[in-house]
Amino acid sequence: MNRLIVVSNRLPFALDSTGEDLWTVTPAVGGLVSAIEPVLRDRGGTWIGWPGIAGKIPEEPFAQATRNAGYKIVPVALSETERDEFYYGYSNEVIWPLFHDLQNFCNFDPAYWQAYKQVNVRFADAIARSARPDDFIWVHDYHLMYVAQALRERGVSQDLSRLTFFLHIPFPPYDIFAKLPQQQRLLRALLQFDLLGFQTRRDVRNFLQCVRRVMSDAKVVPRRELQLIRFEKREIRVGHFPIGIDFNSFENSARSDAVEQRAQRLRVTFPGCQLILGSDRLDYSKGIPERLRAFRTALELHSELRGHVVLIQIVVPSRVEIPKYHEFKQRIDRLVGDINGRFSTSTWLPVQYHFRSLDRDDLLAHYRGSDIAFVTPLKDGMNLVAKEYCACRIEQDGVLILSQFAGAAEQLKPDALLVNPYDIEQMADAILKAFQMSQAERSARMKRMRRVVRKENVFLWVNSFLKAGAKLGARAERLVRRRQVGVAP
Ligand code: GDG
Repeated sequence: MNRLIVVSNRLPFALDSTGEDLWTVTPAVGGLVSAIEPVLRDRGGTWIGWPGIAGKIPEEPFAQATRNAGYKIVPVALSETERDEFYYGYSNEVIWPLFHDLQNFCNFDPAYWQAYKQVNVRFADAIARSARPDDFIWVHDYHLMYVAQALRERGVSQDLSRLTFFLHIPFPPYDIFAKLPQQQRLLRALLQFDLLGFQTRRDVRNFLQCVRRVMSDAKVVPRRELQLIRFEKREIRVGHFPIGIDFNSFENSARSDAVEQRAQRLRVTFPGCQLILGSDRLDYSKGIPERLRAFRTALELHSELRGHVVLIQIVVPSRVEIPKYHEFKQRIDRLVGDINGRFSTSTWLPVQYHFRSLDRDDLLAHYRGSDIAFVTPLKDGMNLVAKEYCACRIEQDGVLILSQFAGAAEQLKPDALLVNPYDIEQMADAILKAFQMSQAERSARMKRMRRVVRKENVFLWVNSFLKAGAKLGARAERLVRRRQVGVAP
């Protein structure tokens, strides 16, 4: 088995300074880390990424944080300017909004692209120093789309085709992508990978459409499973690999006494009410204001809901350094104030709003204790909240209202109530429909969704991606061997 080199913008933990020479280490939680770490320990390998602090990386705290990982961890340092222009700038003020179809949120500052390339070259240097020719290199996400190009420019990995990439966010359709000043340079850079993985069929379709329209010298050859692109005498494979969650871990934790008690406490706090849950990072792509407006419309139009539903909206602080995010929070605050001001009574507050991150047990208690999950991103690569909600519904009930533009809709569409997050009235109707849905229907739908989420879990995701990459590697090895003995490929 080939060693695995995982490359992502963030390492699986964050270092933070709490004062002079005082450091905290916060491990990243989530399925991705728990699915990848065992593979790294088993095959041997390295995780390359940024530890989350600008400037010099403190040696001793870093050594301490990585000592017992069971695999090698290589940090990439970013200066403050690089963090601002590469991370906050190109990644989060250009690619993130554009790829979520929100072009009006983009700031196409030309300096950002230079910083993006420069930092991607730094990541490529770290890979070149760590990797051997037969390693499997797996680069993650939109911050690092230029890494393969930078590696090829250094002459690395020319022979063996295991330079792979997975995009966690959506890939936009051509009409949106065409707005990007660097459209051609970015596609050329992506085509330097050997395997490109996307979340959904929709993203693969959009990507191939962009390649066809922008890269006249690339040839797209449709295939049944992995699509094929021929470009500059190379073959690139493209496929969809919907990310999943660690289903058993969510289900088991949801069964625990601690979670059960907290869920119970949550329910008795709101007697006679169905609880509707929204939980998202503070991000304009998650559709939080639209959701609040839909809830307000539902209360206006359907008086039977008043006093009988509560919307619990958790907003996890994120990227607050970017001005747009700050303004966005104020918009949410105002909407919550408006709804509560208009509809609350002496015994009922319609929106319970938390601007903080809940701890894991508390989050799971909210999943367990809520009758309806209201997951309405304007666009989302996948959306794990929808899947986590299903995994925690151990009594096999609960209704999922889900945006048709979340990647998860491709897998859950027959049984979730699908909505267009821009259609406020349709979402308001979906709230009423969920509220009135019979127990039998809730249970039938939830059972089927749980089956999908259980089966298509994060371990299957890692395995299918690695398997697809390994096939390319095996083929490339055969080609190299044939070339060495002078047989025509
Ligand atoms: C990107 C893509 C894709 C939520 N509230 C709390 C909390 N959460 C956790 C959830 C979930 C995670 O945050 C959010 O994951 P999402 O998938 O919904 O969204 P992104 O962060 O935008 O992730 C996305 C994903 O990558 C994976 O490929 O699905 O489309 O945008 O895991 O559990 N966690 C804690 N407290 C909370 O209150 N601790």
